Amino acid sequence: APFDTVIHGGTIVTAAESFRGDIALKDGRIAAIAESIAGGERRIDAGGRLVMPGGIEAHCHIAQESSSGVMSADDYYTGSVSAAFGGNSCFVPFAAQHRGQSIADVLATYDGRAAPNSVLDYSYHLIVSDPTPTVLHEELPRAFARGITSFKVFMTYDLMNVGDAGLLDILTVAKAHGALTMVHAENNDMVKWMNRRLADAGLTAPKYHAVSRPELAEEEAIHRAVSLAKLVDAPLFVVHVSTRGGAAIVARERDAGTRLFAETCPQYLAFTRADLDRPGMEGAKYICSPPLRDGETQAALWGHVARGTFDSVSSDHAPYRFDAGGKFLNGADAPYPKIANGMPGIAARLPYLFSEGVVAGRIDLQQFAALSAGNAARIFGLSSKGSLMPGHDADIAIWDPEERRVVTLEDQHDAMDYTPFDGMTLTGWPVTVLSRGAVVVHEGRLEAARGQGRFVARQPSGTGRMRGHRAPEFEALRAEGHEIAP
Ligand code: DUC
Ligand code: ZN
Ligand code: ZN
Ligand code: ZN
Repeated sequence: APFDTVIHGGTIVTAAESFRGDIALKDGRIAAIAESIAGGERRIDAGGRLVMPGGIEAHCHIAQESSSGVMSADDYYTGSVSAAFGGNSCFVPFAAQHRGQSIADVLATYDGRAAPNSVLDYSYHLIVSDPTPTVLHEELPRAFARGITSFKVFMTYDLMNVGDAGLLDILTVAKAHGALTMVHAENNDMVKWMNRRLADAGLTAPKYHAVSRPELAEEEAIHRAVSLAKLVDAPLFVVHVSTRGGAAIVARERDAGTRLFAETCPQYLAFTRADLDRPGMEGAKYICSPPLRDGETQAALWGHVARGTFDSVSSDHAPYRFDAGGKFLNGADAPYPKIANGMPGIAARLPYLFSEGVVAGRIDLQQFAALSAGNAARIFGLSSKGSLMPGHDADIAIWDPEERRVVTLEDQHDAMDYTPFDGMTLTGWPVTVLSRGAVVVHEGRLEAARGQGRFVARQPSGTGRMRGHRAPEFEALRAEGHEIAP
């Protein structure tokens, strides 16, 4: 047969339009898109539902130890299965360097975790916590050469943050290679100062987590990170923006032409810090960093999603179970700084965004395709993914835009014992998901084989050409014949 699979009778959603048609797949790629395509060893009846680019989950923590040594609940099997049930065809978790580790060792460790287990195609963003000269000038270029074209740095956490000079070094190396630097922007000293004051006052219940990480800590750090990136004219991606002030900085800089990219996450749209004050220790389920904010922030962030301030809405799936192996590693009534930090949501991200975004009328289907897959593919160098075009990977999700269902834990198919989205009624669900032509989930049932996903060597970040607008001080130096920051 000329085609392996034909998906027929769906409404095909591309970045530009939606139209009735069929899609033919061959050898893992999209071979043809036309009004009607005959044949195919396997025919999948889309039944008038939406045929969309499979989601790309560009921010999730899978088989990752936190700096304090807690392993995430999801490994590459449960993490990828959960992602697939949530409409994703590909994901890009983090490979985290802890201080003293060589990047080669880190990547070998994650290869061992991912390759035998993932049901989806995957890559990694490399977290850099120890930018020694060897890491900067030998190991990062080597990671880049094997297709890891984004590096994440922290401005907070004593064990992870690289300091402003370290961030400048990483930005400079990334720029030289066409890699993208991602940043977790919160002012470390502000948070530490707040923690100390709160502890002295005996205020350690989960709700004080949100007090300890003020909006100003994020706003200040985003402004600082953007200033550092502008100094050396390097592109920057700000992860998990949670504040009005932070989003406003991003919007203003983008309007001014700064090569700045950003995401927010469903938890900042769906929940507030009031959720941290649920009875008993229930609030611990909502401890994540940056923390949940208030209702006005939610509305403002939705406005930014609709206006295009954010390139993607990512889950920041950071799964720690509500038990002694996860959230409560330091005891059942640990103070908030000792409770594992993160919320799960890799399966809920897209159903939430579809229901509250598309169905609620805040964004259209083309925006949904861009926020769920297209922009991440372009920005993170997944050049064969993220849109439905002949020649692209057959990464496809079929959605029933009318199915109305209550979120349950079982629906998540992850290794967690809670979902913060539990009980929420959402309209619009993925029913069938393919990754590189292989059916992973079909009509709500898992068909994938463990380990079928492949590592994707990514292209240089597609963040556009250099503007050549370094800080003027460098140009003055260059006029004298000196070059200190290529
Ligand atoms: N940063 C993340 O990106 N995820 C979980 C916790 C954190 O600090
Ligand atoms: Zn057909
Ligand atoms: Zn982070
Ligand atoms: Zn994260």
